[in-house]
Amino acid sequence: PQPIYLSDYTPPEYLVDQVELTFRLAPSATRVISKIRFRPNPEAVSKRFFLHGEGLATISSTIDGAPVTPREVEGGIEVDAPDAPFTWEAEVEIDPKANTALEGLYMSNGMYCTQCEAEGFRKITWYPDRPDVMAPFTVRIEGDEPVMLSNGNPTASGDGWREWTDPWPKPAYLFALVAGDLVAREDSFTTMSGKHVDLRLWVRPGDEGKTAFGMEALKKSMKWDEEVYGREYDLDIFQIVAVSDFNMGAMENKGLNIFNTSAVLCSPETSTDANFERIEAIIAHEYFHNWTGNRITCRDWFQLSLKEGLTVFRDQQFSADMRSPSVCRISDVLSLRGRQFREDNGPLAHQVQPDSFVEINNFYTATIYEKGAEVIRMLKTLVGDDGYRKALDLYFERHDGQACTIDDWLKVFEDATGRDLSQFRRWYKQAGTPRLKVTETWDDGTYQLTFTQTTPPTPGQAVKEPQVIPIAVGLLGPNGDEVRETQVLEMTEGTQTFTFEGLSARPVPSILRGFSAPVIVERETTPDERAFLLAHDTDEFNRWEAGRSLAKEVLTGMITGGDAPQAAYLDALATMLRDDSADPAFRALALQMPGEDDIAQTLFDAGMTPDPDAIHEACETLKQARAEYLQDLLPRLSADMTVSEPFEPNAEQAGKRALGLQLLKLATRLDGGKAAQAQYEAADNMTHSLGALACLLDAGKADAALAEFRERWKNDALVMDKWFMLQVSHAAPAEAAATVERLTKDPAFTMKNPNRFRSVFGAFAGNPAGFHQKDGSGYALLADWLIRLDPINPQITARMSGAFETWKRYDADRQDLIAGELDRILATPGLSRDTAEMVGRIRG
Ligand code: HT7
Ligand code: ZN
Repeated sequence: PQPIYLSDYTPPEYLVDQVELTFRLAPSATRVISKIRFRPNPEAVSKRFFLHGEGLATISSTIDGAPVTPREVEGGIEVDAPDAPFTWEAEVEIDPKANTALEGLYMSNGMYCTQCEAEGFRKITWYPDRPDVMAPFTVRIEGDEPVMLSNGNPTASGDGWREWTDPWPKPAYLFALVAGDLVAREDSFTTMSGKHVDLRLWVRPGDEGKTAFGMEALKKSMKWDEEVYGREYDLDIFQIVAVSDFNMGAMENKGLNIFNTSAVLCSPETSTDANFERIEAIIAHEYFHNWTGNRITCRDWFQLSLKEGLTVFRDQQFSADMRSPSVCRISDVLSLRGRQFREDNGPLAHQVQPDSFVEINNFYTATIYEKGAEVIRMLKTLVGDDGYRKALDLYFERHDGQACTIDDWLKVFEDATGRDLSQFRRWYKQAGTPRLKVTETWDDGTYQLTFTQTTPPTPGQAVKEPQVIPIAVGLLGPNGDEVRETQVLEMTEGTQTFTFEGLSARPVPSILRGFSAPVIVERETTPDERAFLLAHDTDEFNRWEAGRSLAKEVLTGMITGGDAPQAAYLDALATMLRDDSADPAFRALALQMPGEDDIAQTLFDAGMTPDPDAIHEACETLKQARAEYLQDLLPRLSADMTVSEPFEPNAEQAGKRALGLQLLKLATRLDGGKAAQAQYEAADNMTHSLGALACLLDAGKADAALAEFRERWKNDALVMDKWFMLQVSHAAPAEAAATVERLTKDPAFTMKNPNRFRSVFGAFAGNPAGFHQKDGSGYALLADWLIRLDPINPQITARMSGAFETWKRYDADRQDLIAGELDRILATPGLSRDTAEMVGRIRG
């Protein structure tokens, strides 16, 4: 398939004034009857009347009542149409039951549901399925399902039919339909102008007990968007539906969000604190799309980050307001580095605004989402809080109801603040993570910091220009006092020096506070200075960062036989842990070990070839050393982390449980799993239960608990996903592939459910020493399953093939083995466009 280019964009030939759809539901033969008012677009450059469509059996088609015979062309049909407004009517038949790709209209667990972003609507009926064609929709659903829902407000109903009307013009990708046996948690919200909104959270009977938290999160999101962005909800009803077979987390369909059950259903008994936190963020994210994505949408899919980067940024702001800002920031950066930096450093690196793509589903990436959010965060840092609010107000005022571009977005900032953003725009157009080299001088009261930025070449982009980098810096005096508060240095050149005068002693710099830009800082520094920052920095992010880099230095030293400042690290860790004034959640994060993949990338960046076994060994050794060094602290600290109140998924309790679990991991290395067994038996919530089970797996004492867990939770799919996942992620390197093979033979395993497939194979890819076994067994195993999954679900297959994206880091033998598997996948007859593109790009 040929790539699509941003530079080839042309406006739609015809616009749509009104869509009327009738669905006659039947699992294997649903009829979709469409009546669509078209009019020629005065801005069009051609007059071709083209409609997208895929896998549609056309029963009839007419223009202004007269039958027409469409010509089949690549991706759809062409019809001779008047150069004046007209009505297109068509009837098509589709087969939801056979739709395992989970795109378009499909069946999940006996219920009908849709997923139309990015290009799923064309699997439902003939339509100009592009985001710059926006129209109001009226939908009539006929069938004998107890509940039948679509976007907008309910406008009419009768025996065996329901009608929904969405007055807000929307692109087809925001269309949704759900029908089945569902029950609702009902609530309501009064908007800031006093409008009543009905709220419904629909689930399968039996899941009602897992809806309370989601509903509260929704109401908090609605309130927050009014208070912080002045955005009010705009329909009489807002609905969420939980669906068990779903490719991603959730979907922001207008007024009818559809959620993966894993992204909305939760209860203390079945969900961990991390689940609650994620659910709160996803509910907020989808709700926030109502303005950033739905009311103002994207002109084309090259503008995807316009809605996704902004909405991620908004959900990050929301979570920071609901929980601890610094803990949220650290978690966001951990995920950015783990996923987006990894992407940026490999064959899949791409711009926040790409110039071309083959399959848009492959571009729902960490770069579009998380780097896109970082770019907006920098923009806010540069223009200030007031400038940001003015720009956002102007954005909503100027572009409401439009399909926009990233250039429209930047223009709003320029107009609202008077700032020239032409250089800043490079953040959208240059792929790759900038390296920021820092050197310093000290001369009689004058301290200078010199920064040099370079961005390594990425596929198709050899040369990079300097970017605008906001570098938040503070200075600490020798006694740990802050001698210069945080100030944002604006770097615009390739190399730039900043001077601080009038200091009485050489300061210790705290650079890139709050992670003010998505860059990699390279600075020669001593373990003592890192320990000093971990003890004294007033910026919690950089305190954490200091501890993290110390841990990485110890590990890389252990692996390469260089200096491994273990004593300084262990001492600093103990001091940090003893600091009872520090938030337990912060201490838990500071105690968390760097991941094995992170160490592999660090070694590779330093010019070495990472050995996954050696990395694993070093991590195990350091974990043991930490446990032994910190053992005297454990009883008192563990007792302090006891939560005596009933379980609440709030930040305070979650922080204590998180630190408690980190301590339990240490204790397990000393007592062989005794404390973990006791916690497992006493647990009254999933955070404790699962945390203890993980420790028992590490101690090799989990057989009984795993069997008990399985028996207890065999009817709860989301908990069973945890059971699968934990066994793979905690498998010893030499046993990981065998564990995967055993679990895929478990009767509860199915490759048709994305959550279940990911719980096994996502965990396998996330166990680097297991996946990268020297004999290539891990690679062959994953490739086998990807080849089997591709005809069933190309989107998930393509996404999971990302496990191979780091292959160029490794030794020649491993590279040969991986290349062989990639070639085997590519040679598979009938391989999907999704997987062919991804694996082709990874192979290079
Ligand atoms: N805008 C949505 C992105 C999306 C998606 C969601 C579910 C299934 C398939 C999907 N393809 C694209 C989700 C979001 O960013 O909020
Ligand atoms: Zn989104």
